[in-house]
Amino acid sequence: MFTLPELPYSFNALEPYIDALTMEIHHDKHHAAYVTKLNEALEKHPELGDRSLDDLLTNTQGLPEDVRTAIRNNGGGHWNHSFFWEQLTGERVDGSQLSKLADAINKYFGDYESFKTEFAKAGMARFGSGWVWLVQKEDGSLEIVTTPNQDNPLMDVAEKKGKPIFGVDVWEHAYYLNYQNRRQEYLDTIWNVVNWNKVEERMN
Ligand code: MN3
Repeated sequence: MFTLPELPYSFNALEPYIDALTMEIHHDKHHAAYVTKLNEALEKHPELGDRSLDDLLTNTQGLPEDVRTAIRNNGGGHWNHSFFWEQLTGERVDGSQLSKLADAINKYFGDYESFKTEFAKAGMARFGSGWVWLVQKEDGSLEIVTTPNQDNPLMDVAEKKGKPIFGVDVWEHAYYLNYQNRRQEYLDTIWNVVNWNKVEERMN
């Protein structure tokens, strides 16, 4: 059985950039529903019970057909949201002070501003619901990729694979109360609440 992780901060910790009500609904309703539905899907398949979420998501093609989509959507939803909460913070973190991360960002994107611009551009180009990710590839290089729905770059079905080190939810439920249709504004403001320490920690 999978369980909903606690948010590592209070609902209002990311204000004014991400409002408390959005955080509460996003965590307590949306994320909780992914966990409930993932558990429901797995209940019918006790033989999958001892497999980790990472194992299930990297082998979706090998899953029984009747639960494959449920695990991809809800298992992906659970993984992605757990990952999302962890890398945000109400305390300002200056990413440029982190040498390992800053060196990599500068190497692959020029500088932080160029990286942010490119990241937001990718998020804007993702049609409908999905995620935009910063991934580290096997050769150590960094790349920005996007996925539809609740897919992520770890999944065997992902078009572009890599180890996610940062990811932003661009489903409307992540920003609609505060930003309505203004996804660009949400993507421009999220940098105020990024825990770059966490992003760096995720790098190999
Ligand atoms: Mn979401």
